Amino acid sequence: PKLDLHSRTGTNADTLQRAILDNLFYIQGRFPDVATPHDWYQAVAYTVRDRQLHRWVKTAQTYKKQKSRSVCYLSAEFLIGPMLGSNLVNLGIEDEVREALSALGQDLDVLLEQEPEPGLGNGGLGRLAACYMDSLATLEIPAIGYGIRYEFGIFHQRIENGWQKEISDQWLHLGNPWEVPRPLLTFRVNLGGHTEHYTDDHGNHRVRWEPERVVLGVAHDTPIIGYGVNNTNLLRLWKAEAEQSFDFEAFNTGDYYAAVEEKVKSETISKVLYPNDEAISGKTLRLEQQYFFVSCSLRDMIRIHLQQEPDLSNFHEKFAAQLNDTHPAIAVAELMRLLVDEHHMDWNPAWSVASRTFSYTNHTLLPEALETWSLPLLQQVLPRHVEIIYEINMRFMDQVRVLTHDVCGAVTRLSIIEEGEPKRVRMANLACVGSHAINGVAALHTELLKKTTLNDFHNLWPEKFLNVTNGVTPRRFLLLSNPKQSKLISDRIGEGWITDLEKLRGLEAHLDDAGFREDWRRVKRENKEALAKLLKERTYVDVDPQSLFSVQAKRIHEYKRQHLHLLYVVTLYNRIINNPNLSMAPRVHILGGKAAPGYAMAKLFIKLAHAVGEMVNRDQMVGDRLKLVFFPNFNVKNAQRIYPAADLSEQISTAGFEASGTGNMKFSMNGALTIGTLDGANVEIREVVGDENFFLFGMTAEEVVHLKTNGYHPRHYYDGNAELRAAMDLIASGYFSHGEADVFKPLIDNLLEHDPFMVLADYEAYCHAQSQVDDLWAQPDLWTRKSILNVARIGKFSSDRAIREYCEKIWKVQPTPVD
Ligand code: 26W
Repeated sequence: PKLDLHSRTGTNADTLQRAILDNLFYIQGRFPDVATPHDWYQAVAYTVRDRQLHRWVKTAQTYKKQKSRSVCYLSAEFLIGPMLGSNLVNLGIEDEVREALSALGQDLDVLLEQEPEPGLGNGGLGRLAACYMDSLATLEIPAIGYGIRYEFGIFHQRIENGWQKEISDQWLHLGNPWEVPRPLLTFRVNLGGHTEHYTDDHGNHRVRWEPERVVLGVAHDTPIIGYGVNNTNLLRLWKAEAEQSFDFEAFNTGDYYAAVEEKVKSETISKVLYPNDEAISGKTLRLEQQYFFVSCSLRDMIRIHLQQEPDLSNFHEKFAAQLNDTHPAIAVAELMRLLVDEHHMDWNPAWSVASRTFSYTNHTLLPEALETWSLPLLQQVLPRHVEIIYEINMRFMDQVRVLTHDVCGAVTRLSIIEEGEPKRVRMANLACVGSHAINGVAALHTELLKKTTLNDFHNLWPEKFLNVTNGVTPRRFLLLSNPKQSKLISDRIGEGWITDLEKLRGLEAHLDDAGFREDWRRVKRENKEALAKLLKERTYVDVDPQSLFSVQAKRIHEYKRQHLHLLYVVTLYNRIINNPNLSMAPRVHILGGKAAPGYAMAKLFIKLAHAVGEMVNRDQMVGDRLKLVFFPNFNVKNAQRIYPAADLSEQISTAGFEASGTGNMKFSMNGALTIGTLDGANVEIREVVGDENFFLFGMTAEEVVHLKTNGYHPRHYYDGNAELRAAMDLIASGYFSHGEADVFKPLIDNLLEHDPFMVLADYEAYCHAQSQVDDLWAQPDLWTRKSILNVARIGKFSSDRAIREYCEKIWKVQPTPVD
């Protein structure tokens, strides 16, 4: 093949082919005759990485030379998903690589399947961080994502006899070509012990922290390349290691086990992601994880800063640090410790720097998800931080007493310390006090934050509050995952939409073009065929791609109301049983999502979904009119194959409980219509796509509160609606559980007695909205128009728009393009 001069970095097909072969041989020690698909995948990954590194070095040089202000996104989770596909798309070399591979007898799609998923997050919050990294790079904003390099990410979900079984995730098992370990870039992190106060030679009061143990944080860098630009940012994840991997003293005295014990203990800190997306209380390890990555990250920022500047007085001018929920909120105390104890700044200037550095994003109103740490636990792990938090709180309380005159006990509610036995530290309060900006993730969510959860803070500092509605990256969730729809769009309106999603509005001009609508339907149809094939492989269920595909895929949670969805499926089943000749819109209902391993109700729901599916899917009487499929192991990789095939997106959470939702945006972007409540970002999605293109149902957030305060009696709805009663009775009868009526009793009892998320109250309205869905489905051309309109008007929900808002309103940072 003909070679260009830059065979390490060139991007024509010939050069790529040569580079892939080189990497296969020199990195893997393999040759084509014996290489497995995974070997080929890695060879391609290294080939792509070479091309990224080139840009990465250039980016670092540019940022340094221009002394750019940087964003640091602090997050315990980055659910980045597989990297090969998105890197190819962002580098714009997918076609060339495909060509190079086919010359080598390899199929890129097969190799893409080889990549294990870096599942370093639970769900929405972690995926949002990953979308934001993509947009930051694409918008040429200098940024570092800081987090934890979990050895085991979110568990794999296996289904056994209908029950969820958690399998540990071994994503690093075969090596990770995307990361660059930096063994020399390490920080020693103190844990435990006590503090000593003393006076130094100049008469200054100083504090020394004598830790009980020390762990090393080792940087592992993953380059994040922007789309169509050279900017390549950094995702820097910390791995915990022992300071000394071997205790020679113990070894010499003959205790071999003790000699490696310290290593094992240190490494547990970055061993595993906590698979909960609600409260994690009382877990020392979780607190250690949070402090570990925050301390390494802040000290890394200080290191970078001091390469350029004489001191830390202007630190906040060089860095904007975003706290992704309260998980990194200990950063407020840690930065104070670093500035005051280690860099000998006075308290007041240090506080001014710290509070101008941080801003805080809240992702949840659920009271049980608001983190607090018991004071004794905090004292045990971070003795110095307890002192600092008390100092911060004392000064804050003095200020508060003057400002609020303690109206209605506001002072106790604002305090960072919660009274009680034991006392607890409220991380949201620490984050609010230490930040100059506080934001919610959708308009409704921010309003509710101001009115409820953070009301006292809003009264105190209204100017700190703002909304930034979430967004998702159209590169991964449209261009990469739905190539057919993307091509259809680009053929009509060009490729500008990829970086300026509002341009999708150009599609409205093609609405009356019957050929275009025909193509649109064909693409959706082909995507559904592909999903049907996958469903068959994974679940052995046959579905007809002509049916309406209605999908709910997200973590399993009572507030998300997957059980409302299921009650509707059982209702349809009852209708068919009662009327075997019923003519109805054939439907395939698809559910997917992981349940937290300790969340019994969520796990029981998964079992119920399988039980119902099993009966419905094999019932001859039902035929192709109704199917229920549970798609196992919902993750980023699977999500990318599900969104393009959905006709209907189920966004049915109880109003006031879903902070934003981001799946709702991804479905809509892929041409699904939404059936949903006025919750989270649904409100804004409906606003932009138009009321007539959205199936709305259910109580408003206000009505939910009103009903709750006036006494909610779920049984009243059960008694009042025959179809609801029939559906619940059928489940309670043991019909789906081989006659064992008890299995699903907790679920049904909970609904009848408590129903905390008002499933029964919204059931009737939901069924009614589903009938409207059926009516529209009977008019395929009208459905297609609405599908096109959803896509044409969804531009607002690009993460590029969200990141621009953060840059303008919170971070005050500008692009630094790289040549
Ligand atoms: C302490 C354990 C824990 C872990 C994760 C508590 C809470 C979380 C997250 C807040 C859960 C989460 O992912 N929240 C989701 O964040 C998305 C991004 O903003 C929103 O779109 C979702 O509505 C919100 O549920």
